Amino acid sequence: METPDSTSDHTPAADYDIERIRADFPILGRLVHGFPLVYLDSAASSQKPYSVIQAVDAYYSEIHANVHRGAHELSIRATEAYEGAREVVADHIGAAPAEVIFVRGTTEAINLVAWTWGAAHVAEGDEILLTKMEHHSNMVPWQILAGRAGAVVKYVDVRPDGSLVMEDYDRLLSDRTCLVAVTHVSNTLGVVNPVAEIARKAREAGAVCLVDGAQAAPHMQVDVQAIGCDFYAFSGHKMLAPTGIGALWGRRELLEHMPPWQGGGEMISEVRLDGFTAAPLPHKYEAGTPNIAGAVGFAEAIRYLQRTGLERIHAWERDLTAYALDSLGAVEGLEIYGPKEDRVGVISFRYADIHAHDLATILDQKGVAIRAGHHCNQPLMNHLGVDATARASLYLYNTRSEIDALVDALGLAAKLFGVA
Ligand code: C6P
Repeated sequence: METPDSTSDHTPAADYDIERIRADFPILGRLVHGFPLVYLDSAASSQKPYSVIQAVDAYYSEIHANVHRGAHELSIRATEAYEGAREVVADHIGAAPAEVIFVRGTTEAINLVAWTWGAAHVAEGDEILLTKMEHHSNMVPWQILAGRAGAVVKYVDVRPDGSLVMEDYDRLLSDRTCLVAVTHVSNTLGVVNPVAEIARKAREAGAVCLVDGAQAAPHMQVDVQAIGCDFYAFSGHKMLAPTGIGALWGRRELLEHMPPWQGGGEMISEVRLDGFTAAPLPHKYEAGTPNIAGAVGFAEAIRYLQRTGLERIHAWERDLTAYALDSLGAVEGLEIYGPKEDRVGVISFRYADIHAHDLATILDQKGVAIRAGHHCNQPLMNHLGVDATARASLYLYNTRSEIDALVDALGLAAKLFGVA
């Protein structure tokens, strides 16, 4: 990772117009407790640019109606907008639209796989292989499934630097493994996992591989074919889109043969008194009226990321992350979790004896928004020997001056808690 050599907002991504980008996000102009907002909680949920807000507004102002139902103009336009959004999402990750299921977010995507593919394929004695760094959303659905099916859940270990113990993966993967589910990027450690290697080895062992992309898709170009996994789950709200919309990508041959999940309207071709015939992909897995406006906003968010350029965003964030790691690393008594390399700007830390919740509350008084807690990573917290961490997470609109504001606010916490 390159190390920044100054405290200005100039970085190697010289053509990255940070002021213009910041001006696209109305919320970044507000004050919090009288201070300019320093939003360092994008891993929990990102802020939204005008173009996304306006796309949702225009959808409701001009074309809203229910989809796939009416023959009238608005319903046709709404259906075009919804299915057009699916094409944008699919194209963005190198997939076919029929393989992209709109869901509420990563959590729902993983539950869908657990309750459909899992219910049909996981049997007593089978093994489900996870890692100790999984978010609860990529752990609890598999624990529930294993409990119902009589399967066993095993966990790949995590090194002190936050990387996966790949030898452990090789050791635990066997012909009993039916599923490997792994996060692409850890929401606590920021580490980027070698998901293509993990997927390849899973395939060689005859196992299906699901990748939790919640923290990866916002920051990097995801190509599901290059990763070689079978399912990829991600949330719109962490990548500039509205809340309540996300996507599950699945390999067509798996999606075709899985049983439907929720029953209802939209997911059927025909219903008889003695049963039903499921709709073709992708509608088979989308029962009920979907989040049409959310899908429209999701597509606009992806267009915004594409216009800005994920490569350039990545370069900006890489530089900012290096700056943040250096700046926080220089604070005496502050311990950072996670690796120095192969990571994104999700930075967990503890500061002296100050509890993470106290730290977040004090920082908030200065307008600095960070997250504190277990981050839905309780087994990882236990593994690290802590109950909570403070977490600053960076995104395309953050600056070095905001990192400086974070460090300044830590100074206030130090004073209040008498940290020497
Ligand atoms: N993490 C955070 O870290 P949903 O809530 O369904 O959009 O995403 C769930 C989820 C799944 N996997 C990973 C790796 C995640 O980071 C998250 C969400 C948030 O602050 C909320 S706990």
